[in-house]
Amino acid sequence: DPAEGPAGGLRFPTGFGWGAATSAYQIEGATKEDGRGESIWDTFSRTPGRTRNGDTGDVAADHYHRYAEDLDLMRDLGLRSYRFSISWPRIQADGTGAPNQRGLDFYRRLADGLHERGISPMATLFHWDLPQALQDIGGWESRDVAHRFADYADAVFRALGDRIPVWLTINEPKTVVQNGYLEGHHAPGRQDPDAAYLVAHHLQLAHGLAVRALRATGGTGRIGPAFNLHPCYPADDTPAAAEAARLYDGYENRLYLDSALKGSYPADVLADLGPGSRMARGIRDGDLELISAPVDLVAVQYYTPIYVTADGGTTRRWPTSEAQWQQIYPDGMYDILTRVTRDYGPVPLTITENGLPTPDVLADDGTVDDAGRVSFLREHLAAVHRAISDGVPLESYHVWSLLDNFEWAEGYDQRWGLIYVDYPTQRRVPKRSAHWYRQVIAANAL
Ligand code: GBH
Repeated sequence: DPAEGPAGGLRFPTGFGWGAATSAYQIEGATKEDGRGESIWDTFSRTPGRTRNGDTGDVAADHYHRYAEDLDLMRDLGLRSYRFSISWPRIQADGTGAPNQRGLDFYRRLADGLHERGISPMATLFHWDLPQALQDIGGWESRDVAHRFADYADAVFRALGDRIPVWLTINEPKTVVQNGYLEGHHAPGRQDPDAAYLVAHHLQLAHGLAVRALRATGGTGRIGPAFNLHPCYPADDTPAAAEAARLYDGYENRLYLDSALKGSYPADVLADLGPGSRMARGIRDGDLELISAPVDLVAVQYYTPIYVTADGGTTRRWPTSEAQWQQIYPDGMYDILTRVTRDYGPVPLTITENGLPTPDVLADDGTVDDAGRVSFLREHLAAVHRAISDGVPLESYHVWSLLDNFEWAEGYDQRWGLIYVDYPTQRRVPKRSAHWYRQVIAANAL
């Protein structure tokens, strides 16, 4: 049981998995090397007007070449867990067929380097970089792509299953649905609600098929989904706002949680979409059983609450960060963790992302003072501690992000890292928050 730590601090459970997270396209660069194929994010970011300043992931934080230095930085932080993603187009250039050994070797070296430094690898199979060749045959609107994903996952499990203890299937299916297919700010840049929810179903199906593929290998690895969850609060105390918040919660949270963990889609969302929707027509007998194949853990990513008005719109209650979509509300972390355990427990949880962007500058004395990130992390970790004390079976926590990186449509302007990246030189500078986090990890207490 966590108790008071030294000097009245908050002690975390022994062995708590202090971590940090990244994703392949956001840090690796080297987009044309070692047989990597094109992904939809190559296409999207190279299309004029799609990303801030026309930024692409071609170089990013050059992690593909600098991973050894980055591993040493992780060791210096004292990380116990590192969450990264595997680039599908490095493993299968066009999304099918025999795996590319040079791609697999990169992740083998990375995993070995983590083990050598006492850091546990946690690998996400899909963090949005779909092979472009699969987009060309319909992308996630095509049911076949879910099966292609299972084949890719199977190849990765067989090659790396002996050294990756924890797998996450799809990073934030909701973001693909909402940003890729509703708003169009992310690849593939569509604005088609009917397609969006069919995509949701196929992403969930892909998750279930990957879980089945892992079990079929007979390995010891654990696996689960990675959902970005948003507590949805009524903006006022009218019954209409409460009702609107309930439906909003269906689209933001229950669509994914209920299907994966209860084997059903939420009735209110299905009714709202209507029986003629492409999603409704795309659900086949047996799909929900596949989607709800038992998992070993559930990964939660928390950034912001949502306040829903009576007309189904949203409003803000708390100060926003540099990301206009993010309101800073640490209690939302407590609310979402306790809710998942109450409604879907007692499955083990991990937090695989939590963080904020700050206007960091490298000072003349070589330091980066991101005081805002330190307060943010301290307050959110206090909420995490409270949730653990109240019985949430949380095993680890990962800051988004280890390094400054390519923030999708926002390009390199937003800096989310514990470690500053000076892009012209690729020099890494641990920020004040990194020094603070190192002490938290060492003390196992806040
Ligand atoms: C996570 O998404 C991602 O997993 C990670 O890759 C990312 O770097 C990190 O958060 C920080 O953003 O432009 O108004 O349409 C968090 C969920 C979904 C939040 C997309 C921002 C875009 C809002 N994100 N959303 S908008």
